[in-house]
Amino acid sequence: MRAADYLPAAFNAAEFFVARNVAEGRGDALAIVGDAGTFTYAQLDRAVRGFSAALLEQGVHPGDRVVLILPDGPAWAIGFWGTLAAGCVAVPLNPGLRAEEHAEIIEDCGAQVILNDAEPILRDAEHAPGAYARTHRDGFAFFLYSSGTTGEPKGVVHLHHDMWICARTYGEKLLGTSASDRAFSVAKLFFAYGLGNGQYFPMDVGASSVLFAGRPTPEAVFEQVARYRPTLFFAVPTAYAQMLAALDAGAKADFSSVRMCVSAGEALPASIFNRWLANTGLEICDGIGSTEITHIFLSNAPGECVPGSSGRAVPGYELRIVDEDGADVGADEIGDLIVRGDSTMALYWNKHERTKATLAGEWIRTGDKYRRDAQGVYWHAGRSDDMLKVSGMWVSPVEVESALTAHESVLECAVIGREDRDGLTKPHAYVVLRSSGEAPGDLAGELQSFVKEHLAPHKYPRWVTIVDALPKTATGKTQRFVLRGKAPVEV
Ligand code: 3UK
Repeated sequence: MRAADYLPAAFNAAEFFVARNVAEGRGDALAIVGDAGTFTYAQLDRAVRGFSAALLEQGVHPGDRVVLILPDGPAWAIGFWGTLAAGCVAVPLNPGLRAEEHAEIIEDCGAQVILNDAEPILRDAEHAPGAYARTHRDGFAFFLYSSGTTGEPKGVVHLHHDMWICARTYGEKLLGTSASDRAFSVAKLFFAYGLGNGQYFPMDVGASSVLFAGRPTPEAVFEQVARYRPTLFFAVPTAYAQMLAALDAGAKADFSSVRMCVSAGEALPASIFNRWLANTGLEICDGIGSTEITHIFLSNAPGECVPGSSGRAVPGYELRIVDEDGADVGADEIGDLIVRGDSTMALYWNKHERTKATLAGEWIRTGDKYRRDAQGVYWHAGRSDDMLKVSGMWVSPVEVESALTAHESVLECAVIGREDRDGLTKPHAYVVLRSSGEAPGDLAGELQSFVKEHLAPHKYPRWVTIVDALPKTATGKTQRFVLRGKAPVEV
């Protein structure tokens, strides 16, 4: 489906997802609930228009980038929608990144404003309200930063119509959202996954969203679910695995309010699907989305889940699995997944060559290997690059290798993905030491701490194996695939 066939040229996503609810008589319905405050649609609309007027009054111009570094909560929503309402471009970042990582992205997007404090946003929200800027449906609305193959950030540029497409496809057809729904996303709003789950899917229909600022430990999640009783529950596979471990250890949870559980970010192992079903009576609908396509384009449907698979194409998206020549492969053959849908990014900001390598007309290369079985069900078969998904977040093996190589004891190393006991991928490092002979005491532990000091916590190698040499090609390239074939080592 194409936005140009349905939306007028003048289209502001903030006006659609916020103000329209008031115009259609849902002003008194709750938009946001949570520990940090409750907002009806009328209150949110007022705050968004106040914030956007304050922004413009401070000399910010339409098209300017506004970086958002905030925990989930009402101020996040006001900052994001207020930025779009002003005709500016929102750039939400993970507050957990290091200062240098924030600085790199702020520099790359050329931010004019940085919002990293909730208090002034809530104050600006009380400014005399402005009107929604007359943006184009194809105008820049928000950038989401995603990790590249060497760990460098890539700004994924999205347009005002993209969230509307996701709402008409995955939101309407798979989630079946309605005004009586309440969403709770364990994945935070700065992820493309969390942004849809916790903002534009509920707001598309005047439903409410539970916003939670804290660290989503199983206990905290169970408490939020008990307190706010969501109907739609979203998490990544690692979070489901952690919640199952907590339930096994005797924790109590009440998911009786939930009608649908969703997983995305990395493949959901069938074992987790089955254990969750046994514990809560609920299926988990696994679907694959990407920052580039905005949200989920291939998914299991409620009542029809095939555990371990990614399900079928979301209505509105076309999928092909192709060989190196671009020809469709047959049933059960593995090939590269390419997707056509109108929520696909316009470009990578400042990355013209990467853009051309990823987009081909209306089609985008996902970088994922897939096979489709005779029933038309899609099965994930790994990545075509060496990138890993750990806890739903990217890990570049190259980046972890560089961090390890900076340690004085390390001559060279290779990092691959290895499945843990839950069937979830975690980094495993093979390390060649500078001096041969006995490895000192707990060198593995020291190398793990060393990586943790330099990179985001989810990137450290859960296993470290010291080896005499790495497998190499004749031209000296490390053969990660040889290491992937080795038997797992428990350390
Ligand atoms: C992998 C999956 C198997 C796959 C995302 C839902 O994860 C999201 O976006 P990212 O840009 O990563 C995209 C890549 O992650 N992946 C995601 N989900 C699955 N692999 N099964 C899955 N269910 O390699 C994909 O190309 O971080 C997820 C909604 C919006 C998103 N941006």
